Amino acid sequence: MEKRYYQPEIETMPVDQIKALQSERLVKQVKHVWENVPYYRAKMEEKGVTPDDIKGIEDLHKLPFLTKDDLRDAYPYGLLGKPLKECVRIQSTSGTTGRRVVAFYTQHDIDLWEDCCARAITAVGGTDEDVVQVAYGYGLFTGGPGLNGGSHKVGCLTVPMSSGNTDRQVQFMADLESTILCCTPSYAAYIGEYIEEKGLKDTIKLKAGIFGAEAWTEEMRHDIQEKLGIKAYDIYGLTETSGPGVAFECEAQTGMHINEDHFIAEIIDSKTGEVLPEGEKGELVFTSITKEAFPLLRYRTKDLCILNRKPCSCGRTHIKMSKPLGRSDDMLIIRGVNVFPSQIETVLLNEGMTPNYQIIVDRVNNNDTFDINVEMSQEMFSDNMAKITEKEKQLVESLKSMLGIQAKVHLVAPKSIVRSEGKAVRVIDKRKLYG
Ligand code: DLL
Repeated sequence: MEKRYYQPEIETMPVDQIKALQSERLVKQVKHVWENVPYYRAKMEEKGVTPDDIKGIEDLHKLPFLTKDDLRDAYPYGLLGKPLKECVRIQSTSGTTGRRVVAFYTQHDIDLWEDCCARAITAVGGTDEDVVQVAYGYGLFTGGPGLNGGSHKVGCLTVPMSSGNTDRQVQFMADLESTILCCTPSYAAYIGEYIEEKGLKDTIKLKAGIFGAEAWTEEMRHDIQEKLGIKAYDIYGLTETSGPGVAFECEAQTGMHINEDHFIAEIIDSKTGEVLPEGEKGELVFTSITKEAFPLLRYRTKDLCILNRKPCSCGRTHIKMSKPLGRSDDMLIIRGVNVFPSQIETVLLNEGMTPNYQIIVDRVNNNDTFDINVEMSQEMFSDNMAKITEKEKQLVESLKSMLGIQAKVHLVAPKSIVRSEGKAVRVIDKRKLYG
C-alpha cells in the first residue's frame, strides 16, 4: 500500500478539539519555559505573570512577546530550554553579526519539524512513489534540511541537490524523473526559464513544486506552473520556529494551513501589540507548544498577514494564513536571504565609506537584482579609476561575507544621491512582491 504522511486524526480534528489540545500543550510549555529559560521567566516576572495564570489559550495574551532583539540579547544560549548535551543540531539565518538567528533542536524537535514538512509534501500529493528534488540550500539554512527530512518521512526517494548548478540540477531532474521540486520560487522560475530555453520540457516529469522562504505573487505562481507544467504550492516558516513547514498549502491553493498542534498563531496590531480578531491584517505571532530546545512563546515574526478558519475543500481544519502581505520592519528578502539595511550600513561604515547609500532591489526575469549605490568622499572621488574599482571590489567582498549574497556596488559622485527631507530613503524595492 502506498505510504502517506497525512495525519487525519490531527489534520482534520474538529476545531474545539484542536483548541483543547493547544490549551493543554500551552500550559505544559509555559511551565517548561518558566523552569528552564531564566531569560523569559524574567520577562514574565516583569509583567507579573506566573504559570498559574495560564490555564489555556484564552490566557495567551497575558504572556510577554519575544522579538528578534531578545534573540540577539540572549545570543547564543540564553533562550535554550534544554541542556546543551540534549541538543543535537543548530540551524541559522545568514548574517555574520547582529541579526543572526541561531535555533537549537533536540532529536525530538527535529522529529516534529520533519513531521510538519512531511505533511506539506503529502498535501501536494506526495507518497513513497515520488522522487523529491530538494533544491533549497543545505547547511545552516533550514530549507534544505527541513524538506529533506520531511521527504524521508514520507518515504520518497530524496535527491539532496541543494541550490545552484542548474545544468546538473536539470540533468538529474530528467534522469531520475523527479516528480516534486522544492526550492525558492525565484529559483523555480529560473529553472523553468532554463528548461524552456533549452527545449527540455519533454524530458521533465515534475508534477508539483513546494516553494517558499520569500514572497511571491499569484502571477509568479502562474508563470512557474506554466513553464514547469506543474502545480506550485506555497510553504512558510522561519528559523526561529524550526524552519519550513509551520504552514503549507493544500490542493485548494488558497492560503497555508498552520500546523496548529505545534504552533498557536495570533495576529496583532504591530504598533499597539493588541490581539486582532480573525480576518484582520496584522503581524503574525507564533507560540511553539511542542518545541523543547528553543521554545519561543509569542514570537513576533514581523510578517503581516491574515488568518482565516473557513472550512477548506481539502478537509483539513487547521487555520489558514494568507501569503505574507508585507513586513512591519525593514527586512528585505533577496534571493531567499534575509537582509537588513543596518547590516549594509555597518559594512560601509567599517570600510570607511560615507553613510550616504541607497539599496536598489528589482526582479528581472524572476531573478532578484541587488545594487548598492554608495557616495564617495570628495577625496576618494579625485582618486584614479583603478583605485575606485579596487574599492568597489573590496566592498562587494565584505558585503558578501556579512550577508551571504553578492551585491553590485557602485561608487557614485559625492552628493549624487537625492537627499530627502524626512527619513533617508535607503531602500528602493521595485519588485512587486505582495501583489
Ligand atoms: O525562510 C524558512 C523556509 C525555508 C520557509 C524554506 C519556506 C521554505 P528564514 O530564513 O528564517 O526561514 O526566513 C524567514 O522568510 O519571516 C518570512 O518573512 C519569509 N518567508 C518564509 N516563507 C515565506 C513564504 C525560512 N512562503 C522569513 N512567503 C519569514 C513569503 C516567506 N515570505
